[in-house]
Amino acid sequence: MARARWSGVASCLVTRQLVGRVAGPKLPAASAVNKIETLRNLILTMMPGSPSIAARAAYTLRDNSTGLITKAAPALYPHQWSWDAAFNAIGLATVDLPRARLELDSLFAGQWRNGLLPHIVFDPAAATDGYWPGPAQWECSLHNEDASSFPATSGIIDPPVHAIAVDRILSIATASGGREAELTRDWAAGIYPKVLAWHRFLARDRTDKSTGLMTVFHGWESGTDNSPRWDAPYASVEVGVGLPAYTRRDKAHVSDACQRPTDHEYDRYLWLVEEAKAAGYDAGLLRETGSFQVGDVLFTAIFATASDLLSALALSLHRPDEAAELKDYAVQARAAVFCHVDESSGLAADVDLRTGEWLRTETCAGFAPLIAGGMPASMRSRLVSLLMGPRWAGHPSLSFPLPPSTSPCSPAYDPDCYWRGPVWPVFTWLLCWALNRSGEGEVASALRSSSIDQLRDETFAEYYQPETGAPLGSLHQSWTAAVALDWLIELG
Ligand code: 2M8
Repeated sequence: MARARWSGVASCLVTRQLVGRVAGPKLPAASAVNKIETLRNLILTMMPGSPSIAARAAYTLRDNSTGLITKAAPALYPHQWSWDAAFNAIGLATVDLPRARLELDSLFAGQWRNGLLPHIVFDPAAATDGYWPGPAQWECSLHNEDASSFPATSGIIDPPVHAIAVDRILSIATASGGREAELTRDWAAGIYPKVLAWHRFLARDRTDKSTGLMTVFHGWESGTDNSPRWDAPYASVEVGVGLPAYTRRDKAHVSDACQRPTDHEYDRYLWLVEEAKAAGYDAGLLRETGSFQVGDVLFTAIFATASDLLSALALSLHRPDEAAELKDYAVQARAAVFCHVDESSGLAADVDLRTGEWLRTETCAGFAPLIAGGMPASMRSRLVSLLMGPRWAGHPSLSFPLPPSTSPCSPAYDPDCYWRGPVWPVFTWLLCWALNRSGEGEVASALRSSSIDQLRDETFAEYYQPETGAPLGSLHQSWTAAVALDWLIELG
């Protein structure tokens, strides 16, 4: 059914867009052609060198689409995740601008009245037993009057990369010109107030007063769920007696359960959902009751750079007061990230807000200052050298010179397990994007080309084993396909 919907609408849009972008013969009627071959040929014209990867990436996004949303992954994540949707929209924009705009519109349909953009917008058509915890466990509209009741959503958040997506979609549309550029400008003006409400929510409800960092109340909110950056704060989360019995579904979708978080970790994840629910998903209450409260440097850095971009959009829409407000968010957030750089490692450190302790494990989140942008050149070059050096992308055991999620030199490094060691192409994309913006184009190109080399297996895995290059986690993960597409179209 879902496939049929895409075939009827979005697939045609993809092929139409591609046809629109290349000179040459018109595409024959869809029914009369082998569509994969046609796409491959079109992409070959656009991108000599890597046509097959790009075609497969486009088809992965198409296959994961319900017509309205892109599932984060075909089986493991059958709904729309917030930061995934932003990356997916960036990939989609390279082949299908209307579908890219729709992706963000569908996501923001789940935004709460107080501006909160939930980390999952559930697909009402998906099987109810497909993902745990589902809408029946979150019960958001029962516990918070601002929550969206339709579509149903989760009650926590994801890193705020959305303004980056809006900016990127606008640039792609402007470069392609014509009617689509005009439509995209109108669309950006329409979505801007929603993104502004999201940033205002974060500034109001999530800024920690003592550190200036953005507070997360659940490891899921960081997007780096079981990263060892959270080991210390999770160690003091005590699971209460009210934790409902549950069966994990996620482990069935990976080739080895060791690639996923442990049951011990899952108990804590689900307990924090119970805590959030009991607090009515209210940040004020969670500051009093939450047993996991962390100042997240990566989240804060993303908020800083996204607020800069949104400020520029506000100016272009002739809203100078809002532009100044957003600029102020960016300046404050960036300063908070820079104030949390650990002198000895050179990496930024998260803070356990319940104890005040700095969390110094060497994870990829430590490169947050590069993502925040605006670093003084000498500080930036030190961090870039660290990134490309032997503790990170230059470590001798790696199959591709790409930064793993945890340094291979850290005792916490586990090359097979999720955010504890594997390489995440989507994170590499974010780093490359930020490096390009701060004048580090050569380093960005090197990382991009190594990542494309890694993606030549065309599995678009969620993450990769850093030493063997083996695909891990979910295969055909949407955001991996999306960033591949963005890189390849940029190269073409
Ligand atoms: C992973 O997180 C979800 C929970 O949100 C899960 O493991 O069930 C993370 O990698 C997260 O960053 C990502 O957004 C999500 C969907 O790809 O999967």
